[in-house]
Amino acid sequence: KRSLILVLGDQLSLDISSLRDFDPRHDQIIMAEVWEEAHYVSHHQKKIALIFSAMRHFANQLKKQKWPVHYYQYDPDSPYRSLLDVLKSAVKHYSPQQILITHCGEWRLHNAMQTWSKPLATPVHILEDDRFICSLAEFKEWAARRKQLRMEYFYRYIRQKTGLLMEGNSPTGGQWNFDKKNRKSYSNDPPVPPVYQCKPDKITLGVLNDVANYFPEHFGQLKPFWFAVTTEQANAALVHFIEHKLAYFGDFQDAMSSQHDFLFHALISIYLNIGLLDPITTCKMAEHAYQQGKVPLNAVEGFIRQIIGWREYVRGIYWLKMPSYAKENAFNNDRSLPSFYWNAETKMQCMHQCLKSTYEHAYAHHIQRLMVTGNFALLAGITPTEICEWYLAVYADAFEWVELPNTLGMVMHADGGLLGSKPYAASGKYIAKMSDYCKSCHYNVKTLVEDDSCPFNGLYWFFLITHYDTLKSNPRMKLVLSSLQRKSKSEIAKIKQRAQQLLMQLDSL
Ligand code: FAD
Ligand code: DLZ
Ligand code: SF4
Repeated sequence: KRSLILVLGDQLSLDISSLRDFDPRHDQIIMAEVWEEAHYVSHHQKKIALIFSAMRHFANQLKKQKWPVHYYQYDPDSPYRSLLDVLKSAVKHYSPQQILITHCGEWRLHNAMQTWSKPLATPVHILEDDRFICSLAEFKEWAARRKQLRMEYFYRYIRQKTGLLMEGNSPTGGQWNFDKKNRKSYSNDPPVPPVYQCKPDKITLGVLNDVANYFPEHFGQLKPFWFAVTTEQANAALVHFIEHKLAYFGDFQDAMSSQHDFLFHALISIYLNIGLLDPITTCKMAEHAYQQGKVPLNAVEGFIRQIIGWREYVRGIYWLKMPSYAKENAFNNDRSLPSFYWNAETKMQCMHQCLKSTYEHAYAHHIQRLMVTGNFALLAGITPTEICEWYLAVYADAFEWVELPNTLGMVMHADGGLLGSKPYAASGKYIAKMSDYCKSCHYNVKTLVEDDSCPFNGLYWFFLITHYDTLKSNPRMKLVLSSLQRKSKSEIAKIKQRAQQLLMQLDSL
């Protein structure tokens, strides 16, 4: 059959299912930079640059091997505003017998695609995205067998399925999870190796020009731009991580430092998510470093767990629960997102540092997203849809299948505990323990109800007071709620007063 194949901006791999049976004698590839995909949220400028540049490089790679690609470069005045517009025109031109698309990463687009056969007068076939280790059907089956959908059990299942870090049926080292070892704070030893940076080539420079011209109002700082935009470059970035950082990844996984935006993190989610790196190959390379004695088990296990565990698990949850998942709001939050999320202008040093990194690099590492910007949104009772939209816009690795469960489920607990067994709510004490932020902060992390007390403290206790009835049935909350019960009536009254004061002036904290 003569096929027209639409390759999306996050499907940049020769192994993608839609290209598997490609026959250059009669099939045709379509790739398109379009207004609608570039505007459904105010994507960070670096995210748009990454995707456009990686798309242009991938199209060139296909053309080099003599595969026909019709590429639509971004033009703000183009009559083709959406991917459907592009396909309508392409169908007229090529008269295909069918359209093939690998399953996309967002419900918004997937839902639209279900209706495309009619306006295109051509059958549209959606193929499984088998870059993932666990298919959607397999996840559904796994979920149906379990009372609770905990990541840890899913992870063990995938370890067995892949054989990664396994000795027969047993986990290497006799334990599935070494997370308890991975909670060190960082105080400049060992030194953090510099982040791997790629030099922009001619194509990327062209893209940077386009983004500066066409998206000046979008969030974030465009330059310097040093992301990898090809498989070779992404692979080099991964090798650099494994050689220089993986050994310490576990130890400092939860640490934060005002001196180092990236610490010992891999910076590879951007490449995994758009198809430049493959998850299994990535994990095998890390496992190999362990087998050669170059990195300790707690590091490699932690790293592999994030990829075959969390990454696959959140995707499964997303497709299992959408579209209703996006609307969940278990705590009935209704407060607007403070303006400092968009400009980093806040006296809270921890928030400032994480938001600054987000603005500059379209990146913040996991603990910054979870325990600082996320924790604040949870404690301040921000409307889940608003904070979810923010996370989808500001990170270069953000696609809804991975962003939404992390934000709505893990951070906001808005799904009532489907994804996380308890809210990750924490006071300033946690941030003080895991970072150096508090040392140079306007606020005092040691006090609770003074005018200059750390806002996380007042909001944390107020969160527990407000949601006491919902949280009290959760056995994992027992310990913290018992310390709340030990507080006197007058202490509680003061906390409430302090929290109300903070909530009234969120924007100016
Ligand atoms: P590392 O810390 O080096 O980890 C290695 C890899 O593990 C990552 O590249 C990533 O592929 C995977 N990984 C780690 N944690 C998670 C997780 N919780 N869920 C899925 N994969 C994980 N990740 C995204 O890829 N896109 C998002 O839009 C996204 N949004 C998030 C929003 C919130 C509120 C939170 C708390 C986390 C979010 N994450 C998201 C997960 C995680 O923060 C990023 O994957 C990670 O920070 C990427 O940086 P890294 O490559 O240096 O990761
Ligand atoms: C994120 C993004 C952006 C900014 N632009 C495009 C684009 O112009 N063309 C395209 O095919 N894909 C783009 N993407 C990625 C898509 O939004 C992504 O494929 C869907 O959200 C599904 O995951
Ligand atoms: Fe953040 Fe509070 Fe520490 Fe300031 S004192 S850096 S607001 S945790």
